[in-house]
Amino acid sequence: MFRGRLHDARTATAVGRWLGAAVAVCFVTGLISHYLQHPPAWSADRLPSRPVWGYRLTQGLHVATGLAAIVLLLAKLWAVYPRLYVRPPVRSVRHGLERLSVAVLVATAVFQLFTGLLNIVEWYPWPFPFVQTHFAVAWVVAGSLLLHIAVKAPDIRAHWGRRSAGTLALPAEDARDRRSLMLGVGAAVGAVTLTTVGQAFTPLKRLDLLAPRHPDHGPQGLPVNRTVAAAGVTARALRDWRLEVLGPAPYSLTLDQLRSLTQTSARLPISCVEGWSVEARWGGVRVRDLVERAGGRPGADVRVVSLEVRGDYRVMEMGREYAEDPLTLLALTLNGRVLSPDHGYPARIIAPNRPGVLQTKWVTRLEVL
Ligand SMILES: Nc1nc2c(c(=O)[nH]1)N[C@H]1C(S)=C(S)[C@@H](COP(=O)(O)O)O[C@H]1N2
Ligand SMILES: [Mo]
Repeated sequence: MFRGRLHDARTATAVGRWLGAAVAVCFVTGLISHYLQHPPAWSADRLPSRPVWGYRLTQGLHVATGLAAIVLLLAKLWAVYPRLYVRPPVRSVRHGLERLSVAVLVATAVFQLFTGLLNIVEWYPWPFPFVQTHFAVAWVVAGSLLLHIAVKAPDIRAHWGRRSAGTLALPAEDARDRRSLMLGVGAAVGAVTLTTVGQAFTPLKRLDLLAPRHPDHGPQGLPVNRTVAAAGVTARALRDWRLEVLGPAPYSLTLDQLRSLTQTSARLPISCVEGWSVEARWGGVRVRDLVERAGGRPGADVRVVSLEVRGDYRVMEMGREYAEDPLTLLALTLNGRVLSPDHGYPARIIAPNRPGVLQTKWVTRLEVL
């Protein structure tokens, strides 16, 4: 009985291939992000610290393709929703299984994009842990999407090209409307991308109207995720601050002593997993110099402990590629000025090609492992 137009396999294919491309990029960049953040033990010492902008690029793409996929998924669901009303709902075992797999695909894809969207605004209105859940469900999306593509391969093939077999069976006058629909969807994706991508791709920062973060907004011209107040780092704790370095030859340093060591400067981005990213000039002491001074062997891993009282990012470990990298700093300055409290005063980690969550602030102890 359904008479709406463009709800056909041709439209589903036209939107679906863009959606598939967005999901593929989003999935791969998501895996990269996950494994950089939670490397399995065997790989922790082999993660590349170059290119320095690598994580900035992959995480920028992850969030941008995720946002684009929201638009594309809505268009795709619009194209196919009449199938919800197919009667009888199940014609055969095969048909039933196919519908079940589509139900899994739709449910997990909606879940994944929804939780990702709320994550970039740092809102977690659910009882489960975001990172583990988002990671696990990604595999279900990927698996059910591959299954869906396999099941629909004949339809996809028939409708892929401009003059493919399947299009001949469709009303010719729909072609123009379908082009308009695709232009509309493309314009919506373009608008969403242009008004958000500036949070990571700073040449477009003036267009960044809809992203949760603006790359310039924050103390010292840099966003802050967790403030010194939220981290529970008190003025008193900062007054008594000392850097402790544990290792074969442990030592501790006051801030003045730390400032009197060889200072290095590096231009490196902070790239938050939530998608914003900014490059800045950092100054401080090389982590590898501090490790060497503690008698650490070359290639030792380092555990970094923050003054922060509680929080998932109070303790961080870095593998050898980062610990040895001459650009990995215990930073004391940001763009030539002393770190502000919200950026981790008196000392924070900055390392190349690493997720922002591992750029630990208010560092008080390094443990050479
Ligand atoms: N101790 C500690 N360090 C931390 C965090 C934290 O919660 N606690 N947040 C991290 C996150 S998620 C990011 S993106 C960066 C942001 O650094 P910024 O606030 O200086 O921009 O700090 C990281 N360092
Ligand atoms: Mo972050």
